[in-house]
Amino acid sequence: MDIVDLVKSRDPNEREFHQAVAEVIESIKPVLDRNPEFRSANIVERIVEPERVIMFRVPWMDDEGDVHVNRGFRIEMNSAIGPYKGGLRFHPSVNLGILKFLAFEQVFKNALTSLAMGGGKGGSDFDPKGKSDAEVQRFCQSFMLELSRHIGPDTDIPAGDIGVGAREIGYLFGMYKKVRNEFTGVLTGKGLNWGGSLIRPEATGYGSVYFAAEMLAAKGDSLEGKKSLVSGSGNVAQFTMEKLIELGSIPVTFSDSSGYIYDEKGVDREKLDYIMELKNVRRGRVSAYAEKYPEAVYIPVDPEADHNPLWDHVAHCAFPSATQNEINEKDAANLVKNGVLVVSEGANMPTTPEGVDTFLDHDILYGPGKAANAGGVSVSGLEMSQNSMRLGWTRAEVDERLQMIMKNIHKTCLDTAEQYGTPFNYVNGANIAGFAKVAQAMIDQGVV
Ligand code: NDP
Ligand code: 2IT
Repeated sequence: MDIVDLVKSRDPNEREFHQAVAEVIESIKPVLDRNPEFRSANIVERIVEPERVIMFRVPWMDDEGDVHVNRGFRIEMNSAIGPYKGGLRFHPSVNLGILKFLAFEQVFKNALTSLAMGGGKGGSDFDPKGKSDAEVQRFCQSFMLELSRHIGPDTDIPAGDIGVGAREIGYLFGMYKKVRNEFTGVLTGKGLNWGGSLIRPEATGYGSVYFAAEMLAAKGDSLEGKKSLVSGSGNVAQFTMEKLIELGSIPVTFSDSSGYIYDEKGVDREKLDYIMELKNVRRGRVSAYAEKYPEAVYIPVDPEADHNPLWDHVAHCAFPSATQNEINEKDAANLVKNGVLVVSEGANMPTTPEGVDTFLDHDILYGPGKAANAGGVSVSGLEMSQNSMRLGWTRAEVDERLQMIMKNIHKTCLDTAEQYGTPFNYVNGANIAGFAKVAQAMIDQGVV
C-alpha cells in the first residue's frame, strides 16, 4: 500500500498530519531510489509512526473554583539523532493530528540544524486567552505534574510554541523542579537568570529573516528597501519585524486571529515597541494599533472569505508567522501577481500544498518552515549546550552561531536541491537532506 494511503487509513481524521507526510514523501522518492537500503529497512513506514504518544487528563480549577478538564499530549516522534526536542502548543484547536504534523516536521527541521536533537511536540487544547495569571499557573502546574514523568534533559526537552511563552515556561519549569527535585535544562526558552539563553526569544524570527536574506543573496539581491508582509503578532512575528527593520526592510502588515493591520508607512522601531507592549504585557488585540496610529487600517477577519486579504498587498517579501494553512492557493496567486520575490515561513506549514505548488511553479524563492524557522529550535539546542556546560554565551556569540546555522541550513538545502536536479527548490532540499540524515541514523541503530 502507498505510504500516504496507509497513514490515512490508520488515522483518517488527522488531516494536517496527512498533509505534512504527503509533502515529505513526494520529495524523498529520488532518495529512496538512490538508497535501496532505506527501502529494505522500511524506513518510511517507521518514520511516520511516532515512537511514543502520551495523552493525559489535565484537571485545573479556575478563579471561581470551577473545575475544568483539558487534554495534554506529548508526541515523541523520533530519537534517531538525539533526545526528543520540540515545543508545546496551548491552543483550543490542538488535537492529535495537529501535534503529529508538528512533531513530524520537527524531526526533519532538527536534523537540518546540525545539532543532536530528535523530534517531538506536545501541548494542550487549553486556551490561555482571557485567563488570569493564576489560572494559567494552575493549568501549567497540573500539566507538568503528569508530563514530568515522561521528559528529562537527556530524554525529551520541550519548549514554547503558540500560546506558550516565557510566562508558561516559567510555571512549567517551577513544577518540574519541585516534583523531580532537579534543576536541569529540561525545558528551553527559560528566563535569563535561571538557565535561559540570550537570543532564544528572538531566534525564530531572526532566523527566518536570515534565511530570507540568504535566499535573496543567492540571487544577488538583499532585503534592503523591500516591503514585507508579516502575519501573526506573537513571538515569531515580533522578532521577524525587529530584524526586518534592522536590515532596512519595511514591514507593512501583521495580524492576530481576529484581523490584520495594514500600515502603509511601515512599522518602525517605536511602533514595534508599542506592539510588543500591547501583545506581551497587556495581552491586547492588534486592532488597538489602528486607534493609536491613524495612518494604519485594521481589517477584521471575514469568516466567509475564500482568501486572506493580508496577502493581497503589494510587497517583495512574505513572512507567514501565525499558524498552519494561512496561505492558500488564492493567497499564493495574489502574492505572485503582486510581485513577491521571497517567502520565508516563520510558522510551521503555513502554506497549503496548492499554495506551495503555486510558489514553485513561479520560481519564487520559497523557504519552507522546517528550514526557515529552524532558528528557534537551533538556539534551544544552544541553550541545552550552555546548560550542560553550566555557563552562558554573550548575545553576540549566540547570534553569530544562529547566523552560521541558518547559513548552513540554507546551503544544505540549496546544494541538495541542486544535486537532485531541482535547483532552488528548497522544499526538496530541506526534505531530502533532513530525511537522509535521520534515515541513515535509523539504519545504523537497527530495528528499534
Ligand atoms: P504566539 O502564541 O506567540 O503567537 C501566535 C500568533 O499567531 C498570534 O498573533 C495569534 O493570534 C496568531 N494565531 C494563532 N493561531 C491562529 C489561528 N488559528 N488563526 C489565525 N491566527 C492565529 O506563537 P509563536 O509566534 O511562537 O508561533 C507562531 C508560529 O510559529 C506557529 O506556527 C509556531 O508553530 C511557529 N514556530 C514557533 C517557534 C517558536 O520558537 N516560538 C519556532 C518555530 C516555529 P491570536 O493572539 O489571536 O491567537
Ligand atoms: O516549532 C518549533 O521549532 C518550536 N516551536 C521551537 C521548538 C524548540 O524546542 O525550541
